[in-house]
Formats: sequence, structure tokens, C-alpha cells
Amino acid sequence: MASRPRGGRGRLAAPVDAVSVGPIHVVTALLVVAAVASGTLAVSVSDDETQVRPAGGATVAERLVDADDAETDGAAIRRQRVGGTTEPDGSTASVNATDTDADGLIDERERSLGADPTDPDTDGDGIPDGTEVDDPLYPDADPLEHDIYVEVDATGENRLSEAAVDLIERTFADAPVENPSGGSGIDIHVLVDDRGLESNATVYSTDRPGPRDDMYDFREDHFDASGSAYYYVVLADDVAYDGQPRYVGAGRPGIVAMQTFDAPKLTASLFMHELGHAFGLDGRAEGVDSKTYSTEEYDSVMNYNGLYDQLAYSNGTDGLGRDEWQYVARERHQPGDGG
Ligand SMILES: [Ca+2]
Ligand SMILES: [Ca+2]
Ligand SMILES: [Ca+2]
Ligand SMILES: [Ca+2]
Repeated sequence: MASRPRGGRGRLAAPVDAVSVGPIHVVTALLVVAAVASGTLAVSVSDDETQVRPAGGATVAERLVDADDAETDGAAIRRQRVGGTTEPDGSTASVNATDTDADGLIDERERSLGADPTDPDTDGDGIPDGTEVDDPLYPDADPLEHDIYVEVDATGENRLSEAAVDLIERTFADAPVENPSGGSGIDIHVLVDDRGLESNATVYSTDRPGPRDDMYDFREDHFDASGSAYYYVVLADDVAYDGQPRYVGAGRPGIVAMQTFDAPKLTASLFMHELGHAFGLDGRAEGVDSKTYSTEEYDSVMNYNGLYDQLAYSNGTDGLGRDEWQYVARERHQPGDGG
């Protein structure tokens, strides 16, 4: 995969003031943004002076993911799940064909693709070689490059703009992760699925036995790729934590609920932050969800001093020295683990 250039967007003139709320993070890894305590943000972005607010709507200038495309994507996921059986390596294989690592690809075909006949997951992304080659649930998967799949559902009028998705894709493409193909980077596939789901003011809640209003309920009801390697994201008007409106996002293993912003960079940054939690980067790790370290000391979107001002995870070259990209590539929580 060729690395793409970064977006080159400006920095926030007045970064959103994120605050720590202590032990809540240990349990919930929630994002807290004090600036939205009143329900509105008042932050200006230096490059275009856009007024930012937690919003379901988008600015006129912002191109949205096309509704027809989104519905097509959603239908595709459903079809793939319904018809989802994938014959391992097709019917043309001879009866004597050997699949040494039982990944669904015979050794001969693995060699022709450059995959490892003795490793069921050559690129270590959690998706078996045969699945990457043959399963339509994973469009554009490459058994020699790291792939991550995310299904995005949305309540009401919430949207992930193309610009936000592009920023996210570029950030992963630039990841300092080596691939068996010889290239670097992670190919993240953000598939927009359901839209216009019934909205609710308490999408993240610890009260699971209550009304069907938390992100786990949304996942149970609407996650077409459930049980696969996909991560699940639900966009909502209000990701209140037990009714507290200052929260704009929540990430737990395998799952994210978040609000969106008019400015693509803010949405993309919050997406990266909460997805980091879905990968297992949580508040028990030093510096995560806190302002303890400057961005020079801890250069990550997981740092509240870096949130909204950047997109990437740390690469181990900052003062803290923790390589979050390697964690994401090699040790992250896999949804198939039960998330
Ligand atoms: Ca094989
Ligand atoms: Ca293999
Ligand atoms: Ca793989
Ligand atoms: Ca792959």
C-alpha cells in the first residue's frame, strides 16, 4: 500500500478543553469534553474559522457519504451475512491439494499469492488468508497487508462525511506498520451501513437492563457483520453517560458510540480516539484520557492534550516511548474475541 500524504490541515486555535474525571475512565474509558457541558461547543478552527458544535447536520460545504451508496453498502453486508458461506479455495482444487495451515487456501495457491502456507494469517491482521481472498464480507482485503474493518451505523441525521473518512484512511495508511507485501501502513475499511436509526439521548449507558437505548442494544439490533472481524460504531446525537450531556464519545472493546462535528478533522480525531479504546487502549494506560503529559511527552490522539489537534496514535518516539501503532497492529482487541 502506498502511503498517502497527510491532509495538511491547520491546528486548532483554541483546542477543546478535555478534562479527566478520574476513576470513571478505568471503568468506562469515556471521553469527557467539558466544553460541551452546555450542549454546544464554541471552538473556532484556525484554517477555516468554522464554528464547531456537536451536530447531526453537516455544513453545506461538506460532502456527505452518498445515501444511495450507503444503502448499497448496508445491503451488501446483509447479503454477505445471509449468503455468507465461503467455499475454501474454490471447487477447482484437486482432491490431493494440501492446505497445510488449514486457512482455506491450498499451499500451491498461497505460494502463488506470496502468502505463507504454514501461517493461517500471513499478515497478522486477525483475518485468515483464505477469508481475505475469498470472503465477500471483506471487500478489498489483502492477505499480505494489514486490514481493519469497521461497520458504521447512524441514528437520525448523523453522518460520517467523506472528508472525515478520508482523514481516517490516510492516518491508518501512514501507520508505521510493516506488511509482508513489503509496504507499510494499515488499510482501514470504513463501511457506512444503517442510517436514520431511531435516535436516543442516552446511547451510552451502564443501565443495560433498561430501555433499548445503549450502544450494546444498537449493536445487538443492527450489527450486520456481528461475529466477524468488524468493529462496530454507532453515530448518535448525544452520547450521554447515564444522562450526563458532557460526554461526546465512548469506546469499549470492539464498540464505539460517538457524536459528530461539522469539522471533518474533529470528527476524525474523535473517531480515532474512540476506536483506540475499541482496540483496547484504555484509561488504565499511562497518559490515556488525561492531560498528564504534553503532546511532546505523549504524542497521541489518546492524550487529551492531543485530542482534536491530531489524529494518530503514538509511535514510540515520544517521551513516554509507548508504540501504540504496534499495539494496534499486533495486540489489539479483536471483535471475534467476544467484543
Ligand atoms: Ca493454507
Ligand atoms: Ca496461510
Ligand atoms: Ca490476514
Ligand atoms: Ca489483510
